[in-house]
Amino acid sequence: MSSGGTLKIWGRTNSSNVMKVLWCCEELGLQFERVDVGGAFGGTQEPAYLAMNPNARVPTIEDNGLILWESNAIVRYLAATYGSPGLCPADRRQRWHAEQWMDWQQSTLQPDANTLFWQLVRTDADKRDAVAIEAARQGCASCWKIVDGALAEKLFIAGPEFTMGDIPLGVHAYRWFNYEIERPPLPHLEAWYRRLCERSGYRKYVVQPIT
Ligand SMILES: N[C@@H](CCC(=O)N[C@@H](CS)C(=O)NCC(=O)O)C(=O)O
Repeated sequence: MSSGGTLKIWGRTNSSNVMKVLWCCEELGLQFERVDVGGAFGGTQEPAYLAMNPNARVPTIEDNGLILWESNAIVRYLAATYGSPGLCPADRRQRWHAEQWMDWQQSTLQPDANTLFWQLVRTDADKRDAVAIEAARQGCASCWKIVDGALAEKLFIAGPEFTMGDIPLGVHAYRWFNYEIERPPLPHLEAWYRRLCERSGYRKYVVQPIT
């Protein structure tokens, strides 16, 4: 599917927040042009980039004159604009449960997930803070237990179908299941993660070495 103009995405592919957007585009069959920005690529402090995104963060998109940042807002925008009633469900319960889990990912899961990522991936082994890692591991385990409970009687986070609500959680689930850490058995979460692994967009953009 084409967005009408050319959808442009600024962001490096190893960023969890950029992954959400790329995976969403694949789910929608949306074509886009992507520019490597952020991390080792730099570019986020350039005046032209800051004029679009004063946070100096990735991702940022431009679509038909609309400039947008915040990964979950971008996923919501793409799903509502190009995916309705699929990724952005028409059903009231599914729609708002999808929204709820997207907010929850940013507000509740993200802080501990961020600590785990920075400690386990971006910090040399001899400089890691074992206490911070254990606290964040326990915090994430408690969060994933909540998701496991929510998935006990449904295939996806907002209901029987895959929706935009699965995208932010799914990106972080990949990391959770691929760090070398102790994880409590959470069978519904594991079954959902295996279902995500069957999706081409997940395999293409999320399943990759964590860097
Ligand atoms: N809340 C923002 C966070 C964006 C963010 O922190 N992005 C990180 C990458 S995951 C970033 O830009 N890091 C600096 C960089 O890549 O230069 C979102 O969800 O889009």
